[in-house]
Formats: sequence, C-alpha cells, structure tokens
Amino acid sequence: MLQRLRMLTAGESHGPALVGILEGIPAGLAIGEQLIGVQLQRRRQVAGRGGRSHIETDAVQILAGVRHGHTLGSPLALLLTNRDFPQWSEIMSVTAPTLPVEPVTVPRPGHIDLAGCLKYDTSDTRNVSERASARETAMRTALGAICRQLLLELGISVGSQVLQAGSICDTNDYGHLTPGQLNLLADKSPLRCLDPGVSAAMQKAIDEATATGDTLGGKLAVRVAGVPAGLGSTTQWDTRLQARLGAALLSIGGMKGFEIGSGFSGTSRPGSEANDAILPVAGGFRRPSNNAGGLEGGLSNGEEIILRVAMKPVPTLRRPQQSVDLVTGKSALPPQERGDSWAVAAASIVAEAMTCLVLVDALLEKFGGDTLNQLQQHLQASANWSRPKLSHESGDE
Ligand code: EPS
Repeated sequence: MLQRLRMLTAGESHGPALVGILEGIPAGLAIGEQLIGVQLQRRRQVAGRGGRSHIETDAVQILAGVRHGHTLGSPLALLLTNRDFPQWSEIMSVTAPTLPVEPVTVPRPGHIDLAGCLKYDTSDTRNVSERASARETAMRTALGAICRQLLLELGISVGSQVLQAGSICDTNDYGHLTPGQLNLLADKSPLRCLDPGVSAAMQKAIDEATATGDTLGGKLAVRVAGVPAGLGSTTQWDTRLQARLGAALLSIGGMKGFEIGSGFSGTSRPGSEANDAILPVAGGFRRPSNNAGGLEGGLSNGEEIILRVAMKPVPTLRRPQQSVDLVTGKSALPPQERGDSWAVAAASIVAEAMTCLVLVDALLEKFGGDTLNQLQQHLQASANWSRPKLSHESGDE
C-alpha cells in the first residue's frame, strides 16, 4: 500500500532484537534517538501492560540513515534490543539448542496459534506466535516517530485517545480540541482517556478482568489536523487514502473494526444529513460539519482526519481456555502465559505511528522532494488550493 516509502521490520518477540528499516524519508530532517524514545515511552508506559513492559526499556539505536542529527535521504535502520532475551536464549536460539526445548503444542483460542500452525505445518505454536506478537509494534512506533517529525515540520499534527475499555465508553465530544491538545490530555492518563470519571471506571474494569485472569478490548480514535487536500488518488483501488489508512490501522494485531468520521453510526442518516455542506466564505469556503472525517471519495479534503479503531480483547489469558493438543489430538489447556490484560492505550500510540507513516507516504507521493526543504517548498507552492480555508480557521463555527 505504500507508494513512496518502504518500511520493513524483523524480529521475534523473545528473540535478541527488533530491527526496522524505513526508506524514502527525505534528507535534512532533524531526528535523534531521544525523539524516537519519547514515542516508545508513550507506548510502553500505559495501563494494562503485563510484566514484560517493565522489563523492556525500549532504548532505540539508530544504525543508519542519519548523520550529525539529520537524515541523509538514505534508508534509516533502527535497532531495539530485547532485554528479556537472555531468559529466552535457548528457547529462541538461532542454532539448534544445547538443551531440550519443549514445544508449545496447545494453541490459545483467539490467538494466531492455530491458524499459524496450520499455515506453516508445525505443531509448535511458538514458530508463529513469536513474530505475530505485539512486541513488533515497538519498532513500528519507532519508525512512525520519524514520520511524525516530518509531519510536524509540515504543520501536521497527529493525536489519539482511548474511547472504550471493555464495556466502559467515553462518549464526550472532544471536537473542540486539536490533536495536539488531545495528546497533551490523553498522555496525562495511563488509560489515555480524557474523562477522569470514565477513566476510573475503565481502570476498575481492567483491574477486575486482570484479577480473574481475563482481558479486555476497546476502541481508540486517531485525529490529524493540517492535512492538505488531495492526498491519495481515485485512479486505483489501492491508491485511495482511506484504503491505505484502513490497511495500516487494521494491520495492528487485534484490530477488528475501522471507522472514518461519523462511521457506522452515520449510516442510519439520510444523505442530506450525512453530507458536509460547502459554504462560501471570504477567500474560500468552509465545511460546517465533518461527518466525512476528512476523507471524501478516498481523498483527503483538507478537513481534520478522524479515524476510530475497535480492538478485540487480548487473546492470551492467564485463565486458560479449552483447546486441543495438536500432537495428541486430545482436549487440553494452553500453558499459562504472562501477558497484557488490556492493550488499547498502547495500541493508540501504534495507531498514531501507522497513521504518520501513511500520511508521509501520501505527502511524498503528491508533493515529492529529496530534501525536507524541497518538500516544504512544494507544499507551500500549492498552498492555495491544497490547503483551503478550513472551518476551524474561519473562526465562525
Ligand atoms: C505479547 C505478550 C507480552 C507483551 C508483549 C506482546 O509479552 P510476553 O509474552 O513476553 O510477556 O508484553 O508486548 C511487548 C513486549 C511490547 O513491547 O509490546 C504478545 O503476545 O503479543
């Protein structure tokens, strides 16, 4: 789905490290390990995480693509060492282990285990679950942090919040907040929920689930301000921006639903109410509403992009669920595993990162440039038509 960027990650959850490559970022972008570290910390230090998040420090190392604090235009290579690897060195050994390693032959319901074992013709679930693990999203967050910096240089900001944990929902309207303000407030709460009362109820529900060895899911929102109109294309199905954003967000483990703007609830309204009117104002026009969530016909329309993603409950339970031993064919319980009891807050940071990646790709596709400076100039040159007067700029909403 990426047109101009290439992103690759490698690494098993309990292997030595995660590795990431991002190609296509223009030269001249100021970036450093500390800036990337800020996003990694946001992902790690949230509610619902299991013991592993306390073990990992997620200290990133830039191996390539940056010189004297600025990108070179060459591929960026990042390394995130797994601190927990020494405990797993035999189990995850690249060479044949020196000690016998027990295979994990009972798949966890809801996890990739069974489908993955069928795909790869193995009865050891570890051969598939290690790569499918959400650990990989640490690297996505790191690579996304580079894209976020580029977006900031272009005046585009991305924010997110948690809207639901289990059955507890935050139904307040936060439309008056910019994505930057949203993040400032969300980051103050370990749940990344803006309403303190709702947050407390969410925490209680998570604690109750954790106490019984269970897990919860939920819903998150991502919002982006400052996106120029005309990103994406309608020339082919896979060039539409909304398809690219949807694919990126649904590629995060556990995501089961994707909404844009008024989303599923908007479908019950007639078109006359669902459409966002176009009103003339001096020097341009304004949209009094944003049901489209900033995407019309698959293109960005210059309004704020509003996305929501539904995440299923974390499948790994400490209260094991009925399954089958793939070797004996007999009824069995999966081994008890540590894990996260709720991952929606962490996923909201990953969702921001994936959104940043897609938007940088679409910006480079439309405006191009080998350097940040060129990209900025190209964007500026088309400012009149690509950044129409927005409703929130007109001051009369
Ligand atoms: C994960 C299970 C847990 C999480 C891990 C993702 O790890 P472990 O099995 O080692 O306890 O902590 O997430 C991370 C380590 C991370 O950085 O997000 C899983 O099975 O997806």
